[in-house]
Amino acid sequence: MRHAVSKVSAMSQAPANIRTQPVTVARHGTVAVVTIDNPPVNATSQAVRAGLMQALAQTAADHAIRAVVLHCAGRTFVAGADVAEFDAPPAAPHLPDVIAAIEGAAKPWVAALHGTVLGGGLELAMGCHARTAAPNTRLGLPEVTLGLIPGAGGSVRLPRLVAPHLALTMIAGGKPISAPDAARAGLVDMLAQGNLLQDAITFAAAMTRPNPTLARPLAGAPDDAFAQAAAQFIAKARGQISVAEAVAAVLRAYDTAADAALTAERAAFLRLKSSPQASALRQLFFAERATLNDPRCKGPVRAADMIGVVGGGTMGAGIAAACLLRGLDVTLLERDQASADAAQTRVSDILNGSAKRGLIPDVACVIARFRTAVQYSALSDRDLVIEAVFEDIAVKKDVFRQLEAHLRADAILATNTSYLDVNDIAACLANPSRAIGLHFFSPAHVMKLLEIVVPDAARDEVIATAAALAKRLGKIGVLAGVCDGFIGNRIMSAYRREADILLIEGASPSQIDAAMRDYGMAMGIYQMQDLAGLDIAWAMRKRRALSHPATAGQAGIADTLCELGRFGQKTGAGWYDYHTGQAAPSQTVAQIIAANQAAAGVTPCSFTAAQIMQRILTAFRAEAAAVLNANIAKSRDDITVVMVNGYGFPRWLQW
Ligand code: 3H9
Repeated sequence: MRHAVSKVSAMSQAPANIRTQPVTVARHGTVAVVTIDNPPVNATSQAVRAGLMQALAQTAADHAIRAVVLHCAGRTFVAGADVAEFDAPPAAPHLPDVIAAIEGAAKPWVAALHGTVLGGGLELAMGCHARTAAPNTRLGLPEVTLGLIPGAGGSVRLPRLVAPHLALTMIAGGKPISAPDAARAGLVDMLAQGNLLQDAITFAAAMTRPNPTLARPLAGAPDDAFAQAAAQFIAKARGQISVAEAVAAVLRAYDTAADAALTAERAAFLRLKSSPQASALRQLFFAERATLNDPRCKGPVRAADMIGVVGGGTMGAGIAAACLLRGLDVTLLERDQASADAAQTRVSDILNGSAKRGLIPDVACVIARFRTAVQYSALSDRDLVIEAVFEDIAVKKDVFRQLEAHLRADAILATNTSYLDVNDIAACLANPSRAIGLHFFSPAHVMKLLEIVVPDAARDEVIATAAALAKRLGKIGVLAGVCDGFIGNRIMSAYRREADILLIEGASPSQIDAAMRDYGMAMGIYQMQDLAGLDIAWAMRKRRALSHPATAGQAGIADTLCELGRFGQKTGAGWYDYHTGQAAPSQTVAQIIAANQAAAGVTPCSFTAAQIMQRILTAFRAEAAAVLNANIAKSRDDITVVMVNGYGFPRWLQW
C-alpha cells in the first residue's frame, strides 16, 4: 500500500540555503500523505511553509492522487507559527497564503490532528477541508497569550465552524479545548477510533470534493451573552491590548465580509507583533523555558520518586498534593496524630477539589500513594524530604538534624523556607552538600513557580535532582542564591518598603493598591498582605528582631495593625475592613497612618497613580539590580520569570 516517499523540493520558492526537508509527501493508494517533521513542535517555520507550497504543487500535479491528508511526525501536530521568527520581518511564503492555497486546492485536504494543535497549527487545520483528531488532542488559538491575535485567518474561519461564544472564548481567552469538545462543537469532523493516520486516509478517500471553511456560512450570530462575555474579557485583561484586539477581530468576523475581515486581521496581527507587549511576552515565553539551562542542572540526577514532607499545614499539604498529582509517592510527617489527621484532611480536600475540576480521574488511586506518620523513622525510605515547618531557624535545624539521623545517606534534604539562611540550615548537617532550598509558593499545588535555592555546599547532583523535580511537578524552577528573601521575596520586600514610605508621605493603601492593579499587577501590595495574613510576617519580624536586632525592619504601621488583631481577611480586618465581605478603606488604619505621619513630622501630600508606580518600580528595579550584582539571580530573565509567576507582575510589561 505504501508508496515511495519523496522529499519535497522547494528550490523555486526559497533561497538555496533554506532547509526544505521538514515536509515530505507519500502516496497511499489515491491519497497523498503530506507529513510535516519539524521538531520539537512542528512550528510553521519558513522551511515548513515553503515545503507545504511545494507539496501542494506536487499533489495537484499527480493525477493518481484524489485527496490529501496533512499530518505531523513526532509528539504533536503543528503547535503554532515559529515564535523564534517573530523578531524578524515575515519571510515568504506567508502562512495566510499557504492556508489560502490549501483551502483553494481542487482536491480535498484532511488534517490528521494529534498532540497540541495551536495557533497557526489550528489555522492550518481550519484551512483544510475536514479535520480528524486523536481523542486526546487539544486545540486552541493561544495567540492572545503572546500579545497577538490569530494572524492566518483563525478569527475568520473559527466562527464558520463553531458557535460565536466558543469562538470568542477560544480567541480572546486563548485556552485550548479537548478534541471531544471540538468534535461536539463542529471544529473536528471525526475522532479517530484506532490509528489516526489510517482513519484519516480512509476519511479522505471517501471525500468527493473540497469543502472550504471560508465558503461556509457563519455558525450563529452574537447575542447579549456574547457581548457580556466580550466585555468581561476586556475588563479582565488589565491593560493587555491583544485581548481587546482579539474581541474586535471576532466581532469583525460577524459584521464584515470574509476577505475584508482577513485583511484587517492580518494588519492587526502584524501591528501587535511589533508591539512592546508582544515583545515582552515573547521574551517571557523563551525565558520560562530557559531557567534551568545551567550546567549545574545538566549532570546526573538521583531518583526522587519517594518524597517526604515534614509539616502538614497549608504549605506542607499543598506540597504533598503537588507531588501526588504528578504521580509521586508521599509520606507526610506531623508531630502528633491529631496534626497528622488534620494534614490528611487538608491533602484529601485538595485532591477532591482537583478531581472536581477534572484534573484527576480517580482520587482513590492518587490517595493510595499518600500516608501520614508521626515518627521520623517512617521517612527512612524517602529519596527526598521537604521540610515545611514553622519559619524559625532553630526549628528547621532541629528537623534537618533529625532527618539526617533517620534518612539514607544519599537522600536529599530540602527546606521550604521563604526567607531564612539556607547555608546556615545546611551547616547543621554532617554532610551539608545534600541540602537545598525548595521555595514553593502558596497554594503549592497551583502556583507554577519554584525557587531552587542553592546553598554554597550543594553538590551538582542535588541541584540537578531539584531541577528535575521542578519539571516533574510541572513547575518553572528558577535557581536562586542564598540571601534574605532569595529573588522574589527580596525584591517584593523592597517595593513594599517603598509603598510603606508612600503611606507616610500621604498615599492611602487603597490608592497604592489601585495604582498597582491599574498598572497590571494581579493585586495591590496591601490587598496581598490581607489575603496572605499579616501575622506570619509579624512573627518573622519579632524573631528577626531578637536574632538580628541591627537589621530588624521598621514596619511600624503593620505591627500596630497586628497588635490590634487586624491580621487581614481571616480576622475580618487588616489594611482594609471586611465588614461586608468586600475590602473597604478603614478609618482605623487611616488614623494609625495619620498618627505615624504626625510622629514623623510629615505633612501628607497627594500622589497620582503614575507617581506611585514610578516610586514602586524604581525600588523594584534597584533591588533587582542588586540581586543580579550579588549573583542571587542568574539573569534578568530569571527575575522576570519569578516576579511574573510568583508575585503577579504583568506578563506583558518589561520592568
Ligand atoms: C501563532 O501561531 C501565530 C499565528 O496565528 C499566525 C502566524 C502568521 N515556536 O513548551 P515546551 C519550543 S503564534 C517556536 O517546553 P511542552 C520551546 O521553546 C504561536 N518554538 O514543551 C521549547 O524549546 P526548547 C501560537 C516553540 O511539551 C520546545 O518547543 N502557538 C514553539 O511543555 C518545547 O516546548 C503557541 O503559542 C513555537 N510556537 O509544551 C504555542 N512552541 O526545548 C506555544 C514551542 O529549546 N507552545 N516551542 O526549550 C506551547 O504552548 C508549548 O510549547 C506546547 C508544548 C504546548 C506546544
